[in-house]
Amino acid sequence: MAKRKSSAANPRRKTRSESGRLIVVANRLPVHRVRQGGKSVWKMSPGGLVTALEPILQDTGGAWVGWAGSTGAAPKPFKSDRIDLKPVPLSKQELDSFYAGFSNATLWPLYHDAIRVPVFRRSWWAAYEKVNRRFAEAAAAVYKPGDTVWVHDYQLQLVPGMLRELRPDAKIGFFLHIPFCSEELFARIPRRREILEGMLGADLLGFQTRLSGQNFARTARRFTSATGKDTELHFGDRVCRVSNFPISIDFKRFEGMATSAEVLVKAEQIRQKLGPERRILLGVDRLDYTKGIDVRLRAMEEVLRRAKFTAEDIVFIQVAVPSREDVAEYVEMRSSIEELVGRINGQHSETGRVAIHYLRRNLAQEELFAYYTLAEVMLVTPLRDGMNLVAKEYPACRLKNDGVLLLSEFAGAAEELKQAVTVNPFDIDGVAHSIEEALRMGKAEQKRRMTAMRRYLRAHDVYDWADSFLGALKK
Ligand code: ADQ
Repeated sequence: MAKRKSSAANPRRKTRSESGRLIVVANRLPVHRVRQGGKSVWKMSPGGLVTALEPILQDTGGAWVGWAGSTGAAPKPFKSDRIDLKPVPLSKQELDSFYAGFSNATLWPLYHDAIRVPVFRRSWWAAYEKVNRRFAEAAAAVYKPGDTVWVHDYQLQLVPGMLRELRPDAKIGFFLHIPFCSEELFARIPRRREILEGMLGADLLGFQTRLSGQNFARTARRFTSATGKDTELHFGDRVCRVSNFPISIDFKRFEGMATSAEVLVKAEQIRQKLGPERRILLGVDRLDYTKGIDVRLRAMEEVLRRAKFTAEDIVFIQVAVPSREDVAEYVEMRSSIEELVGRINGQHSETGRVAIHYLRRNLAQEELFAYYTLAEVMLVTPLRDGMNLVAKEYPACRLKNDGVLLLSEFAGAAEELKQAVTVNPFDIDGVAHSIEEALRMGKAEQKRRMTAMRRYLRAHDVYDWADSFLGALKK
């Protein structure tokens, strides 16, 4: 793991860059449009990446290159406080082929261990290349000598190489938010060499886990002329360093929110509605087939079937944000989950005691925090996940050091959160047993585990993540 410094009293100050500006290049800009007093205005989007990078950009007057969220002509570049926002246009057809196609129907399933069959189409690749070039050119246009460029995620893997051609002396970092798969799987991509060479254009490549970094280095040595060790690849006349930088959350903000009056009131209302004596289990995810929502539903079905716990004693709440509904696999997965919820409830609910509550919506922050504070057991069971921030948000909200985190060993977070109850999401029986174990765990054991996870997360927050990456990039 990359070396980290402990958090300072004011973590925002640590991420200040000493020279040059930071230019962030990501698929989306950090703002979205909202209606306010009959007018349309830009608002900062919530989320870890924006929270971590906004203070640095504000301090040094940086720039963010990204898509503004609507197809057709892009809005003119504009400023949000000291941040220069540079919208990159995408046509409807590019959105379909670059984003829904190559990014989300080819790379996304492939990188998540091909748990759905990746689709390869030549026209999608052409769009991916074209859009990546547009992003690289937009970044080159704002770049000034001394700036640092930080490119994000699987949609933009060609950008480091393309930008390197345009600005050979630039300091370029790249961070992959999702897993990098094994070389056998990566080998399936028809234009695999181009993707690897694109990434190798960076000075520093960051991954969520050590395994992803190793997978990349092996794959790069096999399919490109890169040589060297896993952490330092020689490519052409340059060196590309590879390391893991596990992303995290704004721990202090979560702690603060979890004890706010709004959240406490909301939590009490929910508890009264569910039945004060029932024990709450929770799942919170984007509605994505990688997240293993079906796994935990089947495991809950098994727990209820064994009848050591019934809908009188326990209730499972699954909150799922709709996601990528323009990709066929997602539509299919949604209906199979909804069918499963219906089946389990039909079998195991009682009047006034619904076994599974399924909320398919984006929750307001205070409601999400209220659920985190109420849940005795948090179920995080992805089949493969880059990190999984929910696994970090739940402990941050457990100020009494109670509650049990059940965590898939295939989530990046499992490499760090050793005190979670780890499960193999491919073993439904095993997950069901672990749920029962979690429900029976004594308070002292819960406290021991939760205290350790909270201590770790307090020291390894999202500011620390940004600081580690940018610190390493400067070296
Ligand atoms: P995702 O797969 O989108 O991101 P994940 O880490 O699971 O992200 O985080 C999802 C976020 O959405 C969390 O902050 C959570 O609180 C929020 N959320 C989920 N459901 C919600 C709901 N119903 N209402 C409101 N908020 C909700 C990718 C990778 C991950 C990696 C992140 C960050 O797939 O592995 O952790 O990037 O690098």
